[in-house]
Amino acid sequence: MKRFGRVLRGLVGGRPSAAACDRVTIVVDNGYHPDIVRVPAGTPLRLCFDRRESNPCSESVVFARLGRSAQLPEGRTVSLDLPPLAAGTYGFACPNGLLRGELIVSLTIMDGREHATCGRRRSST
Ligand SMILES: [Cu+2]
Repeated sequence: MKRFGRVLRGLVGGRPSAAACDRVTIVVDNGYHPDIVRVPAGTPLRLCFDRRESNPCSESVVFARLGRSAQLPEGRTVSLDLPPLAAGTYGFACPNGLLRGELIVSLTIMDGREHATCGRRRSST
């Protein structure tokens, strides 16, 4: 289980722009990994939170702008389904705001690389 976790984390962490699909796994362990999640606009999303720590801080995650939240039991993966979203940035955080992440919804994402629509570009491939 631990080994698998490391592999999974490696996959998630190694490609910060791998979110160019409708399903994203976010590992919760001393923060959100990845904490910047890039997804295309207009696509239903499933965010899978995989909480691997007992820190009470991360017992739930809140998407304030979306009015959504989810309980995150330790050692389990909880999925949060979101409707197609308009382009923009949607923050998520633990209830007291110590752990933070951003869901960045862009009009155009190809192979994980944003185009001019979102105003942010990655130099790495
Ligand atoms: Cu907290």
